[in-house]
Amino acid sequence: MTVLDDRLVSVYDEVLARNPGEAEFHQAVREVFESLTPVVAKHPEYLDSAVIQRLCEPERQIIFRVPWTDDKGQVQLNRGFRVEFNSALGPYKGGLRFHPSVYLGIVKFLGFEQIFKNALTGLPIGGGKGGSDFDPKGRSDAEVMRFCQSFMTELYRHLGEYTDVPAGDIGVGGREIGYLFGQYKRITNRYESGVLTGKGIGWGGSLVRTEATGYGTVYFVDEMLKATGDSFEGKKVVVSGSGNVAIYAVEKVHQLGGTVVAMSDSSGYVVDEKGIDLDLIKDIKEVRRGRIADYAAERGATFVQGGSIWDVPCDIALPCATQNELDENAAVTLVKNGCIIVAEGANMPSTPEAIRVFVEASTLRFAPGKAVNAGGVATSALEMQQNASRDSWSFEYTDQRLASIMRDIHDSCLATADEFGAPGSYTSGANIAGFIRVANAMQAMGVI
Ligand code: NDP
Ligand code: 2IT
Repeated sequence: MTVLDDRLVSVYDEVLARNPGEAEFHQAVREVFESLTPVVAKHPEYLDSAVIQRLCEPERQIIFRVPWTDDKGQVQLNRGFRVEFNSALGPYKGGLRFHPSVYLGIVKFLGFEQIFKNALTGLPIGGGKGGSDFDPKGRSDAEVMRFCQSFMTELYRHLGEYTDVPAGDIGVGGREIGYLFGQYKRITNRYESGVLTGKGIGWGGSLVRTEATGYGTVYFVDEMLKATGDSFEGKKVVVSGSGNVAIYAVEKVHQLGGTVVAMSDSSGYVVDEKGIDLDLIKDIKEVRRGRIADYAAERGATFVQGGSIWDVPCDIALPCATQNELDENAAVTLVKNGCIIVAEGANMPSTPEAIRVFVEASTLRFAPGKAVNAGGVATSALEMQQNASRDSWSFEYTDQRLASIMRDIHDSCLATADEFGAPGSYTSGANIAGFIRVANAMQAMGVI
């Protein structure tokens, strides 16, 4: 592990002691702290005023019971979470995740990352995250609706367009946001469009929000390529996952002249050297809610059950599924196979050991999720702007805004990395630039 400044070590130890059993949260904090040594050397006041310690403590954490009735009439029970982490820059903003693995440590890691990601966008949004251990797989629309209604029946009292604005994440897409918004509207008797983002286009949603995380990821990589006079033209790309982020990353790679040769879900991966047929993937995943194995069967492509998608040779790797999906062995394989860029579409998909392999490899550049996938939440903030002005923008205009935000994030990562003695490190640049914006706002507001 990278050596931390002594005072940061004691703050980190305090975080471990105050938050036992939350491995993913510890990992996310450690990753940020590893970038902060040159910052506290220049600005010890961030430690003296305990702004770093305060940043690691959520402003508010809500945990609640979510009872609902399944199609057989049986009562089911889940746990709901919302961690309102930091509101120095704006209302809490961040997605909701519905997945059986969700517990407080996952929600806190995501909420913590969200603070810095949202700061990097330059838009007025604080950081938060929520979700439930509810598993939508195999559930009917009616069951998902009843679950969402019960979830919102508690959560609504904590939300508001100036307070806390959730959106989607794993297991939460347009269908769920619709049910959640409907219940919020019923309970509050307010048509408060800006309380959720990722809404449908006909009722307050923004064009480009569906595509934004995947497109933004690829815009970011395009900037990385341009920085060395390169482009996507002719590049072989592997994208893990086959959900919202993965699908629209593939779409943009293909538009820019690259070829995606493999995608995955939690059961395995497909390899299609001709290039992934995105219409078929969209039909299987967005319409039929099927499995990636169906793609292989219908297209005559190869399906590998289990296994590691990172064994597939590529020039560019985009992990777009989930946390810790890319480990040290996978990283070594990617480097050995000549991969030149790894950019995280998902949140914290690379393990710390994998990141060390990337940092040590002179032939590969690595960029972290909080910079690369910030296009999703940035476009959510654009949806909030449209809602606030009761306006809606064209696809082209919104897409241009997204592309220019991603360019700014890319450039500010590199400029900040230079300034703090870590030239070329997108990780240091992203962590430091995000941290400084939030920390300065907190300092200005007194002991909050
Ligand atoms: P989706 O639910 O649409 O898709 C998730 C994909 O990842 C599915 O293919 C799923 O496979 C796979 N996956 C999920 N969990 C696991 C697991 N434990 N092991 C293997 N595969 C898994 O989610 P999104 O595309 O929205 O999110 C993907 C990632 O991007 C997450 O890390 C999320 O936090 C991050 N992100 C999302 C944003 C957004 O706007 N949606 C914005 C920024 C980041 P299966 O169906 O088999 O579970
Ligand atoms: O991780 C993320 O940035 C998201 N899931 C999107 C959050 C948002 O509020 O759009």
